[in-house]
Amino acid sequence: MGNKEVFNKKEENSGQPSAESPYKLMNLKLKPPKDWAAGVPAVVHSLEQLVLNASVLRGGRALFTMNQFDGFDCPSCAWPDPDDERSKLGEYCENGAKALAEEATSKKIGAEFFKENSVYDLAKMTDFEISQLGRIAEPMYLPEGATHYQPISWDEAFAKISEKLNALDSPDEAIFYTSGRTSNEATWVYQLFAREFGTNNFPDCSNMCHETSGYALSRSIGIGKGTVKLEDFYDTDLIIIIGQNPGTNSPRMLSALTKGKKNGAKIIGINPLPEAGLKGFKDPQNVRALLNKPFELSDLYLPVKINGDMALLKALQILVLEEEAKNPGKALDQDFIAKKTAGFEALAEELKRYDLNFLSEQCGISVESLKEAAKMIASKKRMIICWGMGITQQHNGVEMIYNIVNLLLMKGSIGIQGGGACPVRGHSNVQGNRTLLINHHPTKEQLDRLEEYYGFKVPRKGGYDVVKSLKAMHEGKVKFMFCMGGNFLSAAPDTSFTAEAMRNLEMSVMVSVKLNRNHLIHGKEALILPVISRSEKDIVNGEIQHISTENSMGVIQASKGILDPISEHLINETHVACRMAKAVLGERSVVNWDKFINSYDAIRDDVEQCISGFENYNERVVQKAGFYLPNSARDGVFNSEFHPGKAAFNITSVPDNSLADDEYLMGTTRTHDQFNTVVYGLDDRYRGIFNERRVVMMNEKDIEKAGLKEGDHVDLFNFDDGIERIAPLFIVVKYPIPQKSTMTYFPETNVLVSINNVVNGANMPASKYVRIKIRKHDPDIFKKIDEHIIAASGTSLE
Ligand SMILES: Nc1nc2c(c(=O)[nH]1)N[C@H]1C(S)=C(S)[C@@H](COP(=O)(O)OP(=O)(O)OC[C@H]3O[C@@H](n4cnc5c(=O)[nH]c(N)nc54)[C@H](O)[C@@H]3O)O[C@H]1N2
Ligand SMILES: Nc1nc2c(c(=O)[nH]1)N[C@H]1C(S)=C(S)[C@@H](COP(=O)(O)OP(=O)(O)OC[C@H]3O[C@@H](n4cnc5c(=O)[nH]c(N)nc54)[C@H](O)[C@@H]3O)O[C@H]1N2
Ligand code: SF4
Ligand SMILES: [Mo]
Repeated sequence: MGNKEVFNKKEENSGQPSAESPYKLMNLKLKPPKDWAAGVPAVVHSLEQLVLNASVLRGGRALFTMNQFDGFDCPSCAWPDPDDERSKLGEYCENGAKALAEEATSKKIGAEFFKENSVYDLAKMTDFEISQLGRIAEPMYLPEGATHYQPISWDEAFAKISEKLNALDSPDEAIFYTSGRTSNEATWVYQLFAREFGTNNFPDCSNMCHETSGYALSRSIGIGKGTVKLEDFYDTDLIIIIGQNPGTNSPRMLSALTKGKKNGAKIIGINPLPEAGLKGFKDPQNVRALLNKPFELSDLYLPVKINGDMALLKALQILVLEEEAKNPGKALDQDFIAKKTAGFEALAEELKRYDLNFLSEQCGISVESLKEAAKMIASKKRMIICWGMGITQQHNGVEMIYNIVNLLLMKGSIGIQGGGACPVRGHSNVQGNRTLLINHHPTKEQLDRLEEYYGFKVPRKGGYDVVKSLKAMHEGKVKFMFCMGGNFLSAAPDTSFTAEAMRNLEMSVMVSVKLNRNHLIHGKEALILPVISRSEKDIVNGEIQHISTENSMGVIQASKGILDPISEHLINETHVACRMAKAVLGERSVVNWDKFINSYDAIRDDVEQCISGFENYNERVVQKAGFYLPNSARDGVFNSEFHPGKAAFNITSVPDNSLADDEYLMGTTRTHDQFNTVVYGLDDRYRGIFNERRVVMMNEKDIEKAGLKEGDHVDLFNFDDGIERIAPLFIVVKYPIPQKSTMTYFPETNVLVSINNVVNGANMPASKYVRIKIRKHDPDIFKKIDEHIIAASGTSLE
């Protein structure tokens, strides 16, 4: 495949830094996809990462306290830790170790580095290269029109923020983004400040992640969260994993699956890709298991077409109803349906409209396999259904989750031990952020409580989510953006549109630990505010503080860093929010910010007063394994939108997924070597794709039909809303994926996701439902991209 390097010239022509990782091909190597995950290579890789990235002492010492009772919470995913025992060998996985290595690195960049490297030059680096630079060591400021970031003191930085915010015509011209790593304590003061300032503009990473789940679950069962506990996996009859890749994205889930399976559970995997983590597992914490054959996980794997899940879920419901007709009282929980639900008869009637063969064709799964799955469901009582981005990032994701809930309700599987709904959350504290009011549409009761407790007038108007923020930024309605973590530019869809939106801002402020592309695509003025990370000591008045987070199953746990901060200039996120509040609101504020600066206990006391479920927060958070938040559905109490006191069955329709001959559906997924937009490495080991990210996975027959062959260079296009979007220079990889379905990696293909391609109801980008065309690579394509960019930015070629 050669070592071809193609840099686009658009920066030189338009004078703007590149909003995308440069179009540079590496040296692709392919191996057959793996059929098991997390064995010896996993352990070797975690150690390799720590040695390469951090001094062994700094990272290695930390690794052993990660996820321990007295240690810090893994900064990577939101999978829960066991309640009872924690292994002294370490309670982490390969990807947890990589996440730690990423933030515990001993490399750092500061004033000197930014003096030597202009923003424009930094943007010529790939996302992978940017990730390797190390931690940001001091606050940096980019004045309007400047080419280089320069150091700034914290006080001056807050003064600049204050000047901009106080000059806005309305508080709603500012937005406050959150990525899901921020602690509960920092979250509370952050949202409190923005609300006292006067806005509910809280776009956050859940608007690209599990908003769909929250939306669908709150309307169908009355709580926008999952209903299972970790122990439920250990003693259940059936686990269905749909649109989620546990081997890479929540690796310790494999231990829970293994334990469940050893206790008799069956597993069904539903995914266009035969993910290694759905098939087999070798426990990296168990030396004997490592040497043995992998433990087989899935009893049945259904290679669904992209977005075929709706047809598949409907077919399963029909077949379960048929089983019930054959053996009354065996497949359904009639008692539960009668007492706890509404809408069952209407659903059963509606399902009669569908022909099984039609559904089978729509989802790409044979009637025989559908029957096999339905038999497993019909004969089991306790069922857990897990899902991830393969479902939530579909235009009809809300409706798909309604169908997941339909299945669970038919079986009476919610609110019982060993059964329930399990949206597997992403960022380590994204769920905590939402619980503590990072929410653009809080309820009236939540706002009333804030107002009553603090005594300032809270804004009542609903705020912007991610997609609405982008549109408002584009239209000039938003002038100031503050990001508590994350990489909004690269995480958001429609990269060119998003970049234009960013550039429209008067000021962008990024609270970060490492450099990312969003620091390079910025508002007229920009600030980078570097903070201490989860694994570092958060010292207030000479004492190391603990913070707290909420995991995917609603457990609130304390977390205490153990490493020395990488630089003396760093402060913590809680102080960033409080000091910003003091600078911006000054005498206007009725909140005692100094009290919060001096005591996290004081913050937790306030949370306890304002949010239910946090009674005795300070005492309970330091208990071994923390405490569970109440969960009505888990307790069998339901409250759906239109049927108070009941859970609701919902009726939905099967979408028309017909495609032209040269059209395909594309999903955008993660490799094994990245955390969202942070690229740790260039391999996707389990899928057998090495040293390259610009690949498009295609079915062998599609490759042939399109007159292509494996290894060909192609360009990818999307034409939604009559706009030509181009992702140039990808390599065709033959992959076991259903025909007409294709898969690429995010964020490289975010440029193809139209800002208008959203999940109905939840308004999230539908990043796993993108209509694309694939054409042989045209070397002149870069000229065309330049023209698009120049037209959009209004810069001339001269
Ligand atoms: N190491 C690591 N861990 C992470 C992250 C990371 O980037 N790296 N990110 C974190 C975050 S924020 C999140 S939200 C989670 C994300 O974790 P996941 O939800 O697992 O996210 P993805 O990898 O985007 O995609 C999940 C799966 O959806 C499948 N899929 C695509 N289209 C369809 C479809 O139409 N139907 C079905 N049934 N499946 C489909 C893909 O093949 C893939 O296996 O992971 C978290 N954990
Ligand atoms: N096409 C496509 N797009 C997607 C997705 C997809 O599957 N496909 N997935 C979506 C999903 S699920 C999500 S959650 C979003 C992710 O969106 P984001 O949360 O915005 O992105 P991340 O890449 O997780 O953010 C990485 C940055 O966070 C900063 N950071 C890391 N740790 C800390 C910390 O402790 N404090 C602070 N202040 N900063 C820190 C670092 O500077 C790092 O560069 O992307 C979404 N975008
Ligand atoms: S499963 Fe998730 S939270 Fe647990 S160690 Fe691995 S990456 Fe960290
Ligand atoms: Mo996410």
